[in-house]
Amino acid sequence: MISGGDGLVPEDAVVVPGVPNLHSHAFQRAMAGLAERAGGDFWQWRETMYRFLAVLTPEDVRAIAAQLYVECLLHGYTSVAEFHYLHNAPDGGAYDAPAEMANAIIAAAEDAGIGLLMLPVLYRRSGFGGAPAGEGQRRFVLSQDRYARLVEDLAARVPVGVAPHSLRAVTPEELAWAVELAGERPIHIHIAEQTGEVEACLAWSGARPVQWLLDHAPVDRRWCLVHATHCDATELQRMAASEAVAGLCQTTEANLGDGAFPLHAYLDAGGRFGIGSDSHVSTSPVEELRWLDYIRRLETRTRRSLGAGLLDRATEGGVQAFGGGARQDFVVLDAEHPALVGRSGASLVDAWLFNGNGNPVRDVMAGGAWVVRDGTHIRGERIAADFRAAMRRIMARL
Ligand code: NGQ
Ligand code: ZN
Repeated sequence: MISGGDGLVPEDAVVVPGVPNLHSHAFQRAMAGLAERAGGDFWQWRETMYRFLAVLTPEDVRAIAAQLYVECLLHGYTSVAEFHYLHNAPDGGAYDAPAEMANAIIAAAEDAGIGLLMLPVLYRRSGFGGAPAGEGQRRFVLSQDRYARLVEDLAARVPVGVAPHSLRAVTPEELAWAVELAGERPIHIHIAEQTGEVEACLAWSGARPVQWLLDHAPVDRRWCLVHATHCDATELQRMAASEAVAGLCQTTEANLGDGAFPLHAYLDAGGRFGIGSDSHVSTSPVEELRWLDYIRRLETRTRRSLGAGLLDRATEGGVQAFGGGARQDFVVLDAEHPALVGRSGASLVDAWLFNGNGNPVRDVMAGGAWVVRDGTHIRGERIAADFRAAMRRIMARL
């Protein structure tokens, strides 16, 4: 925790570092709550998600992403790593500019004033074994050539990492190529989220996904392994030793019925993690961390908790997953808020994480600029109006 009085914030202010949101698919904010009735499993949810994204225009994505980023800022996230795979037009044809869709994300991040790590996604295949991507994936697929040009174009304008979607979506050769292209940049990949994925990987290679990745790729501090839900003890130890960051997205993982990452064993092994709002069923780091803690208490039937340490570790791991570097990202909490009043130090952060459902975030500085003042985003009203118009358009189209 940082104290006030540095000239930027009032002497008595409670200031905590802004939380990096290390995994986002912005467009999914607009379908949160839309796929809760059918039951089914992860793969059926994915079909619904594919049908939803098929109707989105760049203008829609810009409006959705701006609203999402405002909501993230209001809750204390100050930067977002956008795992962006919506590259092509609805019919799968290329837009004139390879960055047409990515530009909608960049414009939204600028409008909201959130820090952005752009993660253009390499998506080529429909599963282990290298079968071509399917119909529902037509908006994701770029040639390696076009992908390399997209990375280069984006990198000239914003911080960029490289993101092979998953071991399902690229061949080993394509993965190696992407890692080469990344150089020193961050590398993010989805891995081992579903047991079905673990089984398919075993059938394909004889190895579990995390094991396969650690055996075949130079996994190190540059890497963010998103989900990594299903790891055995050896995989956990090796992943911790690699110094990669586990990208935990607890509320989405709960929503999709993924399973629970073995967090305690991983932390005991010295593992690093950060948090992401992923499908945006929640846009609050508090809810993300609270669930992360509560699920382990339920599992172990203990009150073992990391308390305030959760926030510190998630922030540290998040910064690493963004490629490091210092930004002026601060969150000012309202010390007079009923949830916080009378608390100080770590017990104040505990109260933020575990006390009730109010939002004591008062002001937010992202990248050196105040974007939330007195609980209100400086451009929030107009961004919300754009979002409402976009939602009405989209729902009429579905
Ligand atoms: C995604 N989302 O890319 O949006 C994925 C689902 C997949 C999450 N895993 C698609 N939460 O993994 O194939
Ligand atoms: Zn994801």
